[in-house]
Amino acid sequence: MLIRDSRLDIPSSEITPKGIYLNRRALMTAGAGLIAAAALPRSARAAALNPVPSDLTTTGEALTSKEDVTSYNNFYEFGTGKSDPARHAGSLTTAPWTVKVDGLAGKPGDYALDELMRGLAVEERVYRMRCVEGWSMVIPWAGVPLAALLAKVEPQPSAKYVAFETLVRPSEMPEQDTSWPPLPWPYVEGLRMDEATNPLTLMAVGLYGETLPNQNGAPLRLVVPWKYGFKSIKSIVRITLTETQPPTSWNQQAPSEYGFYANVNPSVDHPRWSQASERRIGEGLTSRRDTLMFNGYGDFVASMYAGMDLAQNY
Ligand SMILES: Nc1nc2c(c(=O)[nH]1)N[C@H]1C(S)=C(S)[C@@H](COP(=O)(O)O)O[C@H]1N2
Ligand SMILES: [Mo]
Repeated sequence: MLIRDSRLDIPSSEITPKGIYLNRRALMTAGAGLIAAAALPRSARAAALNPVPSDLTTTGEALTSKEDVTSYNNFYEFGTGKSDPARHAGSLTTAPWTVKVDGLAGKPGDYALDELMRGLAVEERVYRMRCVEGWSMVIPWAGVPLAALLAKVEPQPSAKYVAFETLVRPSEMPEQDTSWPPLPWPYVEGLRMDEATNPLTLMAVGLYGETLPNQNGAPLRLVVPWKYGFKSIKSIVRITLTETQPPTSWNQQAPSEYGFYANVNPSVDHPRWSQASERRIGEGLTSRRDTLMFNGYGDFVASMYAGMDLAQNY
């Protein structure tokens, strides 16, 4: 069996056992979607052979239109209205782009985006995205598994979390230049190491087969499809490997409403509204569908939370 995963290049002491078990199961069920990678360098081979179960290239549901995906957005650096990002993000300078990798990494540094992505195979993944506000979309992303990207920078055994930071550039991000910002800047997010290296977790560089539009988080954004949308941080300029759970923006803003985990969960309501159902953008204002546990990705992720009180760890 030639299939291997980038995480298997990391000593097993660095990964939680649950992550490994999940990974082995995913490897065994991975049949389709694997790219012939013999000609690629070693780091790229790990990425290309990351398990891509065939059902991750479709949800079986209609895609949300490109128009809706790129015009109804949350990107508070450009304003809090849904149409603000599409109106104001166009002027964001996304090249050159540097990502600082620091903390508990064997290969820290200031990486040019090209350098960070070099050799990694870009895959298409069609994921549901469920915003904590109660709306959802189905989006065809293009990106690399975060696990493959992390393998390049060599997490140290003590690294238990991955922290992310969005660009701060008030000259191009108008809401960073106001006296009463809706959030403290920079926008920050984080994942546990097993979540970060889960095969579903993507670093997106495109959607609908094109380079990522600025309003969707160009040039590099996280996509964590089983968590509420606010975990999927946009326009990332820093990745820090840490031993302790990093602070996250919405949790800091309203700790009783937004937790660190933020797993989609129809049975744990937001203090101010139900999370049992959602409005699929493009399907009309009154039509609602049931929200799925882990946004429908339980087979891939539920084992990471075995034994955890999900109402307590919201
Ligand atoms: N830096 C940054 N990242 C962010 C946000 C933000 O305001 N700033 N909003 C989040 C929220 S609440 C959601 S629902 C998604 C929306 O992603 P989309 O506009 O590409 O659909 O981005 C997330 N990432
Ligand atoms: Mo959101």
